[in-house]
Amino acid sequence: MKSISKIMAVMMLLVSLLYTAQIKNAKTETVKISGNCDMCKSKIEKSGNVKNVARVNWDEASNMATLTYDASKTNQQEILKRIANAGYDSESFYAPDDVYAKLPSCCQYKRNKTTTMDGHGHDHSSMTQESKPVGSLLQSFQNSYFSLKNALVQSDAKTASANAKELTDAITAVKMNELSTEEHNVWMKVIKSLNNDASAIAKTQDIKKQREAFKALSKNMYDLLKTSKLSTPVYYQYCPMQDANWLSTESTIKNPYYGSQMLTCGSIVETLK
Ligand SMILES: [Cu+2]
Repeated sequence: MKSISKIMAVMMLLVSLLYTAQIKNAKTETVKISGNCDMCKSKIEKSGNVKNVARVNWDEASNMATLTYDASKTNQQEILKRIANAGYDSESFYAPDDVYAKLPSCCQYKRNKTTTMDGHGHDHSSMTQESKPVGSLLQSFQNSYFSLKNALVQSDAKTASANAKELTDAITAVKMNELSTEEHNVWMKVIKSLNNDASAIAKTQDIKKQREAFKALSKNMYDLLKTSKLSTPVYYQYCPMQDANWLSTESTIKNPYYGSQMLTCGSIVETLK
């Protein structure tokens, strides 16, 4: 076993040597490129890389990129220009506004550039960004969850489906760059399954299926709200019969897993504030 891992290590070394060996007259520089996540990383690197000529390695935590390129064939400016055209600002080039606007919401990093918002859509983020209290970004997202929970308490599958649809819309509307680092980390972890569960609830009018999907959804919602500063307390409640939790803005137990049959079954396990 030991020799195998040695061979592996040697092979890895060879591969990495080959990689840099392919770039002749190699020059290495470090530059700052704005971005948020894994998706950003792959787009930054893909747009910057040119086989045997330029290689980009971007670090998510520091936003620093290592550029290795053949100085006889290209330069830093050319690489950064390609990256800007893919939507990512650097100190030398700003991404075109329309390209930036088309990035997925999770990739819309906070720009240093002062953007001119001349559209008159529903985007008032540029006006309120600074004054908004922490936590309110997720407000409509939270509200959709609580509406959904209330619909399940009422055993109203039709409303639950509509509310779950609102929740998926609210997920899309959340601007990742306005979340705190901690919120963003949890968000990236839970958002895919949270979105899947919400979509599943939206798609069906079968209350049993809706309640089943609501279990995991509530757990993810809890993970998310735990990291947020909340304007009003949120109660994390538990149903022993279903071994499942849910969140509520009221301390009174109204069980979403049974509706009227076992409405008051359950207890508060944690109060988030
Ligand atoms: Cu992203």
